[in-house]
Amino acid sequence: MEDLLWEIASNLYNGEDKEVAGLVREALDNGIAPQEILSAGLIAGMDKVGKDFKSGVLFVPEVLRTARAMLAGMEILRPLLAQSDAAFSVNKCIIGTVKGDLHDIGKNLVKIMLESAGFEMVDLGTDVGHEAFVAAVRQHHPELLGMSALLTTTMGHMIATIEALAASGLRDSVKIMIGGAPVTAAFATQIGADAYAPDAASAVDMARSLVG
Ligand code: B1M
Repeated sequence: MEDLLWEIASNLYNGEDKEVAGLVREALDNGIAPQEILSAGLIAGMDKVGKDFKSGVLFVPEVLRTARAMLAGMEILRPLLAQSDAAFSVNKCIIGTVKGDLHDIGKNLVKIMLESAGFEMVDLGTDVGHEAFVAAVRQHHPELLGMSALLTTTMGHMIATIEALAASGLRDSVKIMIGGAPVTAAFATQIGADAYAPDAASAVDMARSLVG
């Protein structure tokens, strides 16, 4: 049983989506609980991906392949996890690139890594104005709101969003994490965000600590 879970983690790390899907089915056939497959197989593999991405062992293309493998496994597990009493708790996260900004490669990577870590993601896409962020928070009641900006000229829209949330009485209902190449921890503090993450792997660590 442990061998099978180790094989899932290892194939996920290598980005082998078909193998991961096959091994997840095999593990289920062998009576291993979906929650166990998720935590000791898929998430264990993804944790290693996160660490190796952070330390420069893996790069964006490899991480995208591992994310595809993770999603292949999750597609099989998700309905079973949702049915079971022990379904992994789902924290919801809204994410988007701020108004005026069309860069989405980093945002998508953060989204995929958070999804892989068990977050339910609502992706608002790019060029998202503060009104759309506020409307999405009102509609989805997420635990976490993530904003990405790649241009120094668009970072200001993060401030506008936080101010609009405060004006709508929603600011305290959600944790806010920001990131993107020109964004810094000092900027996050300055504008009243709850956290800054420099990369997708750190975003997962930060998100987990923010939502407990
Ligand atoms: Co643009 N671009 N671009 N661009 N582009 C940059 C950002 C730039 C630094 C290039 C340069 O001049 N050296 C520069 C910005 C300068 C500045 O403001 N400081 C720039 C510019 C000027 C522009 C245009 C204005 C160019 C023009 O038209 N004159 C224009 C703007 C368009 C617009 O947005 N309105 C533009 C357009 C584009 C393309 C469309 C061609 C394309 C984007 C395609 C796409 O995203 N679909 C593009 C690209 C690809 C880049 C570069 C080359 C690469 C960005 C990228 O994807 N990096 C970039 C130069 C560079 O960074 N080397 C550049 C890879 C990605 C994985 O990293 O996005 O940093 P990154 O995400 C990381 C972290 O930042 C973090 O985690 C991610 C993964 O580890 N992170 C978060 C990101 N979001 C996070 C959110 C979080 C937490 C962490 O919490 C929610």
